[in-house]
Amino acid sequence: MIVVLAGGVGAARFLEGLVQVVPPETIVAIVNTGDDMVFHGLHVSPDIDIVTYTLAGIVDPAQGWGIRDDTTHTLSMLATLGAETWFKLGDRDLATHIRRTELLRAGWTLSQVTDAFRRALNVGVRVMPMSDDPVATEIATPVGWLHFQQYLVQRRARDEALGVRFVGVERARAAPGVLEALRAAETIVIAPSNPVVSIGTILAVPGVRDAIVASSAPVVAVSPIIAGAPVKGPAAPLMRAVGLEVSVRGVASCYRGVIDVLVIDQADADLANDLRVSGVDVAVTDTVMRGPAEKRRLAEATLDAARTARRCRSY
Ligand code: FO1
Repeated sequence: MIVVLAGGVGAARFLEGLVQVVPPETIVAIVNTGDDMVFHGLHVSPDIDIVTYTLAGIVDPAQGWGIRDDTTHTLSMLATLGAETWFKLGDRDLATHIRRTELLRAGWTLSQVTDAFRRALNVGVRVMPMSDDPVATEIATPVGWLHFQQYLVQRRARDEALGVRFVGVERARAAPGVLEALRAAETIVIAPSNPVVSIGTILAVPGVRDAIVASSAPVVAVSPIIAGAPVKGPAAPLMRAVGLEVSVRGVASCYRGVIDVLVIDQADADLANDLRVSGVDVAVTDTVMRGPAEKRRLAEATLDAARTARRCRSY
């Protein structure tokens, strides 16, 4: 079994490659829920939906989130009625949030809802929220603490990011199956997601980091940073906010003690030796995922790196 720690778009694209290489049923994706937020009274789980829609083949390919060819009639009417509509929820996407909220109110857990939805959409990969308990990623800015979606989407990351916190994480329990999957994993992969607000959140759930460190499986991370910049999203200001350099060095230091090997892009090949000296094994390959063939190649290279990795993490 391969366990993948996943954020949103980067992780979803990586998983699209992985399902070309190993049977989907042998993959467990543990997904960040710190980005979850209530909009119009509905529970929205962006990263879970991004992963599920992508693997179901219905994601909007240009945005990487939402559903392809979706319409926004509901949002227009909500705006007419005076609602805040800065978070763009399409009509079909809203069905997911309506049904999720209905089931949560009926007593289902987020794990149960997530599993039911991925089955309904014929996704073979087991998709698990990191926790069924609420965790909210917040960014410290000069205007105060902002929920991650307010920081990123409502205010378009225009505020200086000064710090990051995961509200509720100390009390959050790993969702059922999460620690068990990590213990049983043959390979653990950290997807090319934001190391601070996607993977950092998952690692902060009590028990998760320890389960990874204690696992006998190789742990491999794919850098979301190429040549000093993220492929997508606000990783740069958020890495700086927690004192990390925006480079593969910053990614390696964020994951030090947790991973054995870091997969970096050819563009960063000159830093490979530096990283090895600092105590992490390195595999260099082309990590930009444009089409299906490149996604597949990255998945293969990542599994190869895991197979040949020396154990570098600490107990
Ligand atoms: N990202 C945006 O930049 N603007 C949006 O309006 C937006 C809406 C949205 C709706 C559903 C969903 O599942 C994701 C959505 N995202 C949107 C993406 C999301 O904010 C982030 O990319 C993730 O939370 C980070 O992985």
